[in-house]
Amino acid sequence: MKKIVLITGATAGFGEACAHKFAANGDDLIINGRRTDRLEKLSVVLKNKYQANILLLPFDVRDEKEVAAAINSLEGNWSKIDVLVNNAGLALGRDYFDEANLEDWNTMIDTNVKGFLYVAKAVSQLMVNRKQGHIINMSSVAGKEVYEKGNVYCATKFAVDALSKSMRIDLLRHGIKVTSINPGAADTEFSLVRFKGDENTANKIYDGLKPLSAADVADVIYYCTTLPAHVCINDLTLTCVQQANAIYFNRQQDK
Ligand code: NDP
Ligand code: 8X3
Repeated sequence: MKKIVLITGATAGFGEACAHKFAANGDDLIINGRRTDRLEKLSVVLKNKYQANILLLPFDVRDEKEVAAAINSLEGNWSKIDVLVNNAGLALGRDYFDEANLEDWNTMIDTNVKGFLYVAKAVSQLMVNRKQGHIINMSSVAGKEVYEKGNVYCATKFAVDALSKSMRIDLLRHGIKVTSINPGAADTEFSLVRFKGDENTANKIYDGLKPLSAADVADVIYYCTTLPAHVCINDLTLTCVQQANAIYFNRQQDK
């Protein structure tokens, strides 16, 4: 059956790939990100390619009031969100703890933890009213193990991991599913953002690897939403075959 799916961070990477996946399967989408030009372009593509119904909902997840106003402005069927892909997030910098930049730390905490919470809180309220819904939280292998110079980024994803567990317990009485998705290295704009536009450093992250693609991750997320009403994947880690966890890789020069 057709679902209403709200995707945060749909202007790139996993969010954009999820938008394609859900739209291709006939769902109606509410797409979010800060770059409205990208949302508009994506909306045109999704409408032309899949005849999808698309609502643009641009906001900055860090702005508590903007998030609440945007979610509370949803009317009619658009307010009946079946699936939230709580995906917007970023890493900034990869530095030793003693050398890292406080501004980077603040932005990661404000986006990945506080923004994540603002969206989850506002949408879960709509789901509680209907006694149904599925929240997919974007964590990471970095939310399972810390790695050198990962400090605050890892901590934000550990927070997402803990909050997914808490939400699953607290929303249990309302029948709301909560799934934590924990991908390993994936080829999106993530590293370019992390290294502030330094393409050489960003590309080195994938040296000798065939990493996950955004579409790989979107396929897995979509699958989690196709299970029977009484079944929930609570916690799912996926990596490329050359990655064991946040730390161990099997890099090959011909990849
Ligand atoms: P991308 O950089 O490709 O996409 C990030 C998305 O997040 C963009 O759409 C961006 O939109 C949005 N975003 C960032 N900040 C905000 C904000 N303040 N308000 C609203 N939207 C925002 O990265 P990925 O797709 O790779 O990352 C998506 C999620 O997956 C993140 O949470 C990341 O931590 C996680 N992740 C990534 C992995 C990887 O290797 N790629 C692995 C594991 C987890 P805009 O700039 O337009 O606002
Ligand atoms: C993104 C994956 O390993 O770069 O969360 O932290 S990693």
